[in-house]
Amino acid sequence: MAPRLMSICSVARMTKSTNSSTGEEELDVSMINYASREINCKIVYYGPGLGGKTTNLEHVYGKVKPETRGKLISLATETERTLFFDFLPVDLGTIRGFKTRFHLYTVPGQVYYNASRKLILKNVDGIVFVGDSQAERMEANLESMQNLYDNMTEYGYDLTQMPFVIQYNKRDLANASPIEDLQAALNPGWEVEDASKHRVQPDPYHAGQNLVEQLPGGEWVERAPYFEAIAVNGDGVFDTLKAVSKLVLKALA
Ligand SMILES: Nc1nc2c(ncn2[C@@H]2O[C@H](COP(=O)(O)OP(=O)(O)OP(=O)(O)O)[C@@H](O)[C@H]2O)c(=O)[nH]1
Ligand SMILES: [Mg+2]
Repeated sequence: MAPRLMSICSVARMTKSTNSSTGEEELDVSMINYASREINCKIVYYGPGLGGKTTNLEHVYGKVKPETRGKLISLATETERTLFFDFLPVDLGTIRGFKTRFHLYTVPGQVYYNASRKLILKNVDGIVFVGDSQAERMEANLESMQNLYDNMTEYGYDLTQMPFVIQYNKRDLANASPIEDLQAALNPGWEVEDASKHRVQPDPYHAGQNLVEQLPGGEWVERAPYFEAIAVNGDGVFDTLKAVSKLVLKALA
């Protein structure tokens, strides 16, 4: 199957909100394919080089039933670094009779491949940021998160309005930073401007923590859901994927 950089969900959303008399945005790509009863969505795994993005996809590929996935396409260097992207289509169940097919992409984390990273983000429906927990990779994590914001902004996308989850990978390593430090650096929260949304929202994945909360200073913030992972063993890989795919389907509804 040829890799596609088009997002099916986003055009579905566009089509829904478009005046059908113009038909302009409907394109010839059927994002919700009524004939085959499929919804297709694009999820991009972003993050610093060697953080474990490709490993996430390899684990998904290895675990899902062969009939529910396509080929894992990897364009890599001889040393297994992602050169352009990895691509894996997987079916993650059915909603209202429609098969939900997720097109998983990774970007190349190495700093100098920004043109590829940006291209791969086009028409994204959901993002997983794979951070490297190792203390010495904190700077690389921050740089990659900033680069994600910058590239999104160039497309006019707003990360705070997008299905977005963070994965702290390599939790098995002795030099892994505490989660609180990673959260403070990479997921400090963004301001909740809409007063009607100033309500505490418990984090369903971490008892006692909140996704939306009021800080001691009075400001309301929302954080992205986060997951700890050891992608080489598969720990946390499906929790992350399930969370982002749920958010994507919610955004479609
Ligand atoms: N110890 C440990 N190693 C990991 C983990 N996840 C991935 N790795 C290793 O880290 C290295 C890099 O993993 P990749 O998945 O290739 O990283 P990437 O984010 O795709 O890197 P780029 O393609 O360069 O952006 C590989 O040797 C993996 O086996 C983990 O949870 N723990
Ligand atoms: Mg890679």
